Amino acid sequence: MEYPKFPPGFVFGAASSAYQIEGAVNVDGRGPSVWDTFSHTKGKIRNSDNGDIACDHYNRMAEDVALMKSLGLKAYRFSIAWPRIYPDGEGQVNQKGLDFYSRLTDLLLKNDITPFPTLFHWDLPQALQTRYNGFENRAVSSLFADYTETVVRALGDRVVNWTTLNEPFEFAALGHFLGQHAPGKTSLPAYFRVMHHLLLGHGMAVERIRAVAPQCKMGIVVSLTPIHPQTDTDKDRQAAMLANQFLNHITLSPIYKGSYPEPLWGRTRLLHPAVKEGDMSLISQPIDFLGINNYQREFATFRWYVPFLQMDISGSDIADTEFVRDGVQHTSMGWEVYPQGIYECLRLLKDEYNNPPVYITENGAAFDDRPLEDGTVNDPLRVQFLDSYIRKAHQALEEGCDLRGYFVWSLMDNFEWAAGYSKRFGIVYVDYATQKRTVKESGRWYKGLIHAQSR
Ligand code: GCO
Repeated sequence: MEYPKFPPGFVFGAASSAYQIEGAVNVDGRGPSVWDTFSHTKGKIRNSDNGDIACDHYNRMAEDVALMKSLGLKAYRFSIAWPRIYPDGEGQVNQKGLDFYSRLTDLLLKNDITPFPTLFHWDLPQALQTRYNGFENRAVSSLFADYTETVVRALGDRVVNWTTLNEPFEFAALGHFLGQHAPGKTSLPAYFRVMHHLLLGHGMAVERIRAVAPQCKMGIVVSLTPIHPQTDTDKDRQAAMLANQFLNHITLSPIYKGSYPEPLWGRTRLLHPAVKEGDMSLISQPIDFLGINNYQREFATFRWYVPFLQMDISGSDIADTEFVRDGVQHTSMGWEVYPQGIYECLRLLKDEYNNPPVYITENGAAFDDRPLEDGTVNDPLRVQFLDSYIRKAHQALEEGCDLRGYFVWSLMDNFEWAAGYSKRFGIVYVDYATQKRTVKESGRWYKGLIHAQSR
């Protein structure tokens, strides 16, 4: 089939994050992050994997930029590791850490690839977790702004587009309520404290950058997962409304409306941190664009016994491998392939949030890719996934959604958090024993899509 044609200037890129690909955790002054601690804690990560080596990107950066160039990428979304810049989280700056990202920036620009850095992709310096209890403490919000200012002063002459946080909801919920991610806490009040202080840190960082680097464009990356009622009953519809507030509007509403979503916020007020005078106006100051990460949809069911929320969310129980259920393809994460979901996310922003400029900063799928005898890696399920989601995004764009670009998750197979290296999301296969990169069929397909835009 013909590739869909996007408007001139639409950006196609690929995404990654520091802890998931860099390795070199004890090199050039980098300090430990909460993910170093968590991944070295017995029983937390599948197969006892950790990010010590990962894709060895820190040492192979030039090779990987050449790979991006060969794929025809127009932009590259990566994250900057706070513990490389401030090994102790604050105080003394590590110049070698800044130098790495400066070299990466120069190499990307030399290859006509626009850098799209995220400042926080979950690898909080362990020292801040130990000293302040991490983002449960408002003090870390302003330390995040200090770190942001240091990095933007160093790179802001060459990097225009910045995102402050990656998925504040996931870091807060998976790391502080469900205990599945670093730092591994299981406290609902801790979740609400971290949620608010992350958004506060975002606001403080944006305000700082507006002052020191007015030429820079600022955004934030949030996950958006449409939640549908499990059954078409009033109770499940009510559960879905609350679940959408809990997962999606908990970030969108403060950022764009300056208030947390009701009735969710009112129902949980006993669990909240102090929301001080000025916090919400800081969080909701104007940004230049929004990044959204969408993979699947989930389902909500009424559960009378769930405190405060009376609902349960299902749909993303991790699987051993991909499968088809009721005729619907699921990925090896157990996630339903639901292209309509990315359309629903984009329409939600247009219809309920005044159509802000948006990048799809993550979309992709994990399938159990295996090289053939001749070393090639065919991944038709991922090609189908990308084609179907990108066509749905194109439909939303044609209906007036202000979609500016698309970043596939991920450039290469990498450390998939609690699933370790057992899940492969890359359009490039990584043989972790040899660190050999092999472009998959989906990588060749994606290169064709990008090339078709210039025809
Ligand atoms: C996220 C993170 C990525 C994940 C990807 C697949 O969205 O959870 O940004 O780091 O690896 O989404 O789960």
